[in-house]
Amino acid sequence: MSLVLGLDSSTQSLSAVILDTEKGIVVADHSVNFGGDLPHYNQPHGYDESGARGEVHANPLMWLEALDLLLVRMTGEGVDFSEIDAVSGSGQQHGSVYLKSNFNEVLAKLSAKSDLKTQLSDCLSRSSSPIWMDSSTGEECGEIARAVGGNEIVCAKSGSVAVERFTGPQIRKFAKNEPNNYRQTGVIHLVSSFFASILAGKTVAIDHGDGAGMNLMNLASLDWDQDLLKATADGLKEKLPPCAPSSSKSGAISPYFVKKYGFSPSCETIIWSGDNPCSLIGMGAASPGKVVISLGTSDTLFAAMPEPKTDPNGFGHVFGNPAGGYMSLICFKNGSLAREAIKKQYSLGWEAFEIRALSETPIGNNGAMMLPFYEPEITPAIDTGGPVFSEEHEYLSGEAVRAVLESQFLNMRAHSEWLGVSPSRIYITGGASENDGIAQVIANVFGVSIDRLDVPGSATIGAGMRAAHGIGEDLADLESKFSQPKEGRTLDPDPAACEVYQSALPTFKEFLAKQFSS
Ligand code: XUL
Repeated sequence: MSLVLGLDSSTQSLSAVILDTEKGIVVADHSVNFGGDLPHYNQPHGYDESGARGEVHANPLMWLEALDLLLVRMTGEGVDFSEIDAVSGSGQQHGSVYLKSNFNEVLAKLSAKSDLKTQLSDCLSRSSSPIWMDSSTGEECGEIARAVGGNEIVCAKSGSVAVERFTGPQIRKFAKNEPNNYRQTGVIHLVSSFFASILAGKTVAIDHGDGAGMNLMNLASLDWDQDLLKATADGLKEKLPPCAPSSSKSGAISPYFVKKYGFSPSCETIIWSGDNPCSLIGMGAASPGKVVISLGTSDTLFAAMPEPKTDPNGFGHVFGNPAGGYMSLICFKNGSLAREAIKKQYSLGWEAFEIRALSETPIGNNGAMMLPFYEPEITPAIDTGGPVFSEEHEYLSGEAVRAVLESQFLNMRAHSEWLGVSPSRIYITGGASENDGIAQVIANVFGVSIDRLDVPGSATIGAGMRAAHGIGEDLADLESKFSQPKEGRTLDPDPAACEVYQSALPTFKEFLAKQFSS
């Protein structure tokens, strides 16, 4: 039994939890917000979207500064890192970091007298990192698909059709547009493997969970796919770390962290995974049977899968399950982006947004719906931003709140039917999941009971559980301690409301199809 550190580098923040796996408790919970704590990067939400044609990038130096700041803060609040037995982490998926071939050498010599950002800034061969919100690689997706014989083949090999935010198309765009910088690149990391390498003091592997979000890994062999590599960019194989199972150890923590923050020289590092695969672990959903909805900057729906099954419409994905096997993942980009847009437009507080507005309006909203895609959407793939309302009159605030929530979850239900699973309950996580109004809409739209877990941030907890699993602890035991539903917080569906949504579903699909085809 041990003390483990779980980190999560998400879109907007870097968070940490320390788990005491013997007592089954979270003993520390800290966070650095990129926009609020590091305003000098001028990326208030953790990214810069001023780029052309859907480019969304973040500054990797901001992530490094956040790591030092988080550890300084935790030390200041009395955390004793010498007791930590193992560390692992979770990263926003698909984002990539481009490093020169001196990266390993610099990592091996990091001085505790300076900081990460200062010492590693010269290693970047690209000053910014495209992240998952980037939708600028439509052309490259087409080129990759054509080169391997069509999107059906890309999907059969990698678990997803060629997707704009995925790392392969992003790498292709970089290699085409900045050939000199691409040539200078010695290694390309995901956000997850970049942080894992910093902690280990050397380049470490990309895990099967996050690696599957690149359009480069072959799901059957769990290794880089020769055809996809070739279709993506010249000499790519040499620039990628190896693929490895998510529970792989990557050696003792780098001396930088021992000297600077007092970690034990025997603290083990375990390779990182993506935030959704880590959340699967944190929610106790590593074995098939549980369906999870995570309400964050993006909303996601995911579940462990016994066998890989791909989405015939091309929107959903198959990733590696960090516990072995596979998981499905469907990402809805306009999650809190859309909820926040309505909240801002009608100047509502969260309470008014979530509870009052719902109690003021009838279930089904008298048929008033919306396509709540403020930014280009991922599921379904719509490349222009801007909401569309089904009714011509201007929506009052309550009507708009109900329209955004009901439409988001009808859209989620419509686009998860291909999974062919009928769960008896759905587990929800993420900031908005705490709200009973929103949770009740989900219960009614899906017609199943909703549970919430008794843990903060399922990706961060999942990262901590993966650290413990990596040093030999039993996953089922960890789940029984950290992934239990919060008592008294189950919400059951209301049969009358379920009927309303059952008949609203085809109407929503028609509304969407009409907009889509016009
Ligand atoms: C998943 C995806 C997002 C990011 C957000 O495919 O793009 O959920 O992982 O962190």
